Amino acid sequence: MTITITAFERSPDGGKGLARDTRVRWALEEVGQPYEVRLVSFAEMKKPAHLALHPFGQIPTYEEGPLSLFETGSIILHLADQHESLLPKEKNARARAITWMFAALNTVEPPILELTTARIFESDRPWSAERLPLVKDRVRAPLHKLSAHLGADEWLDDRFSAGDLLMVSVLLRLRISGILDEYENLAAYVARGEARPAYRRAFAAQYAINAPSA
Ligand code: GTB
Repeated sequence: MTITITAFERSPDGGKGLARDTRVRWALEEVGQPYEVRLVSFAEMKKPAHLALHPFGQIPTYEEGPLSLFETGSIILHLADQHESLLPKEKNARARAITWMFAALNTVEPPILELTTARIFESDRPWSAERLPLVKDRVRAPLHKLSAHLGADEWLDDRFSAGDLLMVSVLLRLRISGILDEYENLAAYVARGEARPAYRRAFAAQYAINAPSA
């Protein structure tokens, strides 16, 4: 069955792969599933045809025959559920990998989103410079613990899983702030994720659409 996802007609990041369709593309590449992409403009995302797929008027969405999904975490869980390469079959290892998916999206990513908001949308406010260090420390708090947990290991559990896919995707958003490089093992972990052939294919596919010269 054909799988179709949606992505920005042109991502504001100019091809850095930070929009969430890259996470879905990466998962599809990891499991070797061909897919099609429907590009949508900001205006189209708020129109009824897209709202029928995504109640919040965002990307990415996922269509597979009669099934349509939104929320990146849910889309990746749906794919991983059918592919051992993203979720181990063994019950407890599977539950742990899913736990890391939630940890990436619910614990590590929220302060990173707050930092993005502070840097992009609040930089002109009189209190911005005073607040920014506090926001950065909130980003660091879970990273200290994550770094201690990972130690010198390659992945968060015994092998690469959808938990790593999401954790790497969340962490790489931090590169521009310099905070990722404060944690040598996390920076190396992100680099390992980005070196995977599936990630490289996903990145290249979105870059072809979003690169400044494209
Ligand atoms: N919880 C949802 C999920 O995980 O799928 C969040 C989806 C979401 O935030 N989608 C964003 C969107 O559609 C794109 S990914 N925004 C348009 C809108 O809300 O109107 C977030 C994003 C956007 C741009 C960059 N960037 O340019 O660097 C990075 C990340």
